[in-house]
Amino acid sequence: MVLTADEKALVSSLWCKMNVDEAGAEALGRMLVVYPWTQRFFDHFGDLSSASAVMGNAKVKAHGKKVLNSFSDGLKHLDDLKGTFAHLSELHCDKLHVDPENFRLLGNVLVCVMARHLGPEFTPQAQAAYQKVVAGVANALAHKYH
Ligand code: HEG
Repeated sequence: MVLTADEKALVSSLWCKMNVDEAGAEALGRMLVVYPWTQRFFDHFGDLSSASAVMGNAKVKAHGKKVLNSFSDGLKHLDDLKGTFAHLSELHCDKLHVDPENFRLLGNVLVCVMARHLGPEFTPQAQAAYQKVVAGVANALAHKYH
């Protein structure tokens, strides 16, 4: 994944305006609602029976926070996403058995969540930069799959 210097600046300046814990909860919750088949990985999370149950589920919120904080750490290493996420890629493949297509779904939902929070500040240029980032993270997380 190659970002220009301008895109990198845009990515970090907008990320500062996000509440990572809240956006993580919202992104994971919305993924589970919009793409309900992704719920199969979270059958131990309790009640996911409706959109409001998912969005109010404390385990979903806590896990979304964990996932997006990990994503946030990755933003500090945009030139080495594969190295940064190598261990998590192995974990998702070998232990969690998460189909890597799901990383792309979550990335796209995250972009929607950002648009909702940032409003007009999330310009088409900013969105394009973030689409590269979420694709880069998804590729890095899929890299160790075999
Ligand atoms: Mg994953 C655990 C990061 C997407 C399913 N995920 C984790 C953990 C991290 C993480 C840091 C904790 C690992 C540990 O316990 O050591 N996940 C992470 C990132 C992204 C991602 C950075 C994408 C940006 N995860 C993701 C997606 C799914 C998924 C899309 C499924 C649709 N993750 C998953 C599951 C667990 C983790 C089932 C274990 C949850 C648990 O039982 O606690």
